[in-house]
Amino acid sequence: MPYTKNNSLKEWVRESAKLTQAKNIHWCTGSEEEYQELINLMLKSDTLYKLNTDEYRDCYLHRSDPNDVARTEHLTFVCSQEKDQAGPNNNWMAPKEARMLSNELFAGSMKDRTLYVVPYCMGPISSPYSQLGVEITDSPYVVINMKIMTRMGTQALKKIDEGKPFVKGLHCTGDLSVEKRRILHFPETGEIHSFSSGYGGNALLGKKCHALRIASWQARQGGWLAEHMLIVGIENPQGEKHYVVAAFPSACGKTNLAMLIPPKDYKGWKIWTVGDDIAWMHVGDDGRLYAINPEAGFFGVVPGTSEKTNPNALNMIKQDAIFTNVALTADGAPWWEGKTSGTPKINWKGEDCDTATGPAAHPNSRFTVSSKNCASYDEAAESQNGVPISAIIFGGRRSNLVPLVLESKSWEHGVLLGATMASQTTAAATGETGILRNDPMAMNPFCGYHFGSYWEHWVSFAKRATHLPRIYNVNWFRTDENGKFIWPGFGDNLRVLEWILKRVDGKAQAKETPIGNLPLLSDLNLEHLDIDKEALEKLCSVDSGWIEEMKNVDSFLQKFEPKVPKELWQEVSKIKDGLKA
Ligand code: GTP
Ligand code: SPV
Ligand code: MN
Repeated sequence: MPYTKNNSLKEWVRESAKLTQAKNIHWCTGSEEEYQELINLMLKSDTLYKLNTDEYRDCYLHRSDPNDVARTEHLTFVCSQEKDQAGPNNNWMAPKEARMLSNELFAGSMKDRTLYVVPYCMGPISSPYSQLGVEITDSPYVVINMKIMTRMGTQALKKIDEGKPFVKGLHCTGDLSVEKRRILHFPETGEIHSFSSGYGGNALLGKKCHALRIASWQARQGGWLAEHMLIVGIENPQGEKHYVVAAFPSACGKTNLAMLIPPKDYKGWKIWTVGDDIAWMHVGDDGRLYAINPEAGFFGVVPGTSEKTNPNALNMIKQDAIFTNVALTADGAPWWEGKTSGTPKINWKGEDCDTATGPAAHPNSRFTVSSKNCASYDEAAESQNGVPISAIIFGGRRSNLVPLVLESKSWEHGVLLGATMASQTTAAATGETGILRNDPMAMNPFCGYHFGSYWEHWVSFAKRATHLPRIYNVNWFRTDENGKFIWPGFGDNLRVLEWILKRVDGKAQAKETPIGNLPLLSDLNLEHLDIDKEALEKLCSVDSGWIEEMKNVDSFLQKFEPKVPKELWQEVSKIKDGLKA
């Protein structure tokens, strides 16, 4: 046992080692040598493969168990004292029952295995908004991913030694069976127990478990926000820079928007990446919202990444990246659907592509890479206080109805836009894809408490902050009668961001409609864009389906009564009245 002054940590590691009967204990330092040792260990045990070194420097492939490739929401629980606090949006288990179950699952689970103690910091190490955690795990894959995704090791342990509070996450890969898989959260005590999965969102406990489920609970008590949002800076040719945050559900475009490359005709525009998945926001002394990215890396969707869609991402994953569940070409380069070069030879399961069925790369195959690898990474991401936010954007995958961009009329209306967003399901979670489901603020799988109270908390910012950002809703995913995306998306999304920022600066008009403010086509820069004018007009107008949609909104909000803030119902009434007229 190395020297740690924190008795709570010492005691918990001792107890966990005893429960799991781990053979060894390894305290992670986060050093490069340690990373390399773990890589070598995994190469030896065939749990990691080195990729083609001509094209990919120090990059590796990990193949997970085929039953363990995405988050498993039905096996994820919030174990608050009161069931009502978890709300209808979470699976709930009584903490006592959860602890008993956990003890059974973890008992003897690390026999003959090494227990790694992984101290980490979510957020810049010296930021007052950052939080500490320690993950105990038996998975070297988890350790190397935590090294990339968080500020991991000695510097975090030093803070914990100083007596700072930390979240305790206990993780064991177990036998990876779905039957034994549980992801349990104890929000009151800041604990996470995760068993029988090695997949990112289930196993890298700093990410969704800590930085969203536990943190959202704490944020409500502390008067801040923990959100499933990217953070991006947009600099125009005059050198004016605005930061925006955007919440899109899993696999709906956050990574892509966070590092987009401006279209060719946008000379002099620059994009600055702060974060691609999680934002923690606080009200600053000046009454504005400021955001930090608690993460230090990207755990991004691989399929669809290409020179055309996301060249920044393509470049950053050519060195020091870990790929999970992609395919391989004959010469050992990674391959995925949407990649424009090479041919797959071995699929994500390790089978020959000539005889195997299904996609070559898993649709939820991922890369793990340090933020520092990203050419558009913004130094401001390391600043203690975070970046000031000029606009909040919500968006989902909606093949119809929802316009390209919609501006809220007030903070409360904006909160309603977020609360009632819906999106088609993706491969980021197990279950059928393409099914439309409500996903408030893209937090459906991640809010650690009752959505009614969560919306109340959002509404309360009208009183907490004097200079709140405007709220927008976007939709890149409307399709035509042939199922083709109408909007080109990716880099061209900057055209929509430009309109949003013009509105923020009071430099563009808008059409007022019952559902919100829409852009005038004349205010959108559509130069060099090959898109049907009629289709575009449709994208920027109020669809007749909104009357029906408001009925869905009604019945969805009803599920969270009696906790739905009255402000949201008032906004619903205004929209309905407007549509009737
Ligand atoms: P998580 O990491 O799961 O939270 O996802 P994310 O929101 O970061 O999603 P990401 O940016 O990785 O995008 C997921 C998929 O959507 C990829 O296959 C992208 O190619 C695709 N995508 C992203 N942006 C756009 C867009 O503007 N238009 C279209 N049509 N597809 C997009
Ligand atoms: C998501 O599913 O929203 C992700 C990937 O960002 S994971 O971290 O695995 O949840
Ligand atoms: Mn995510």
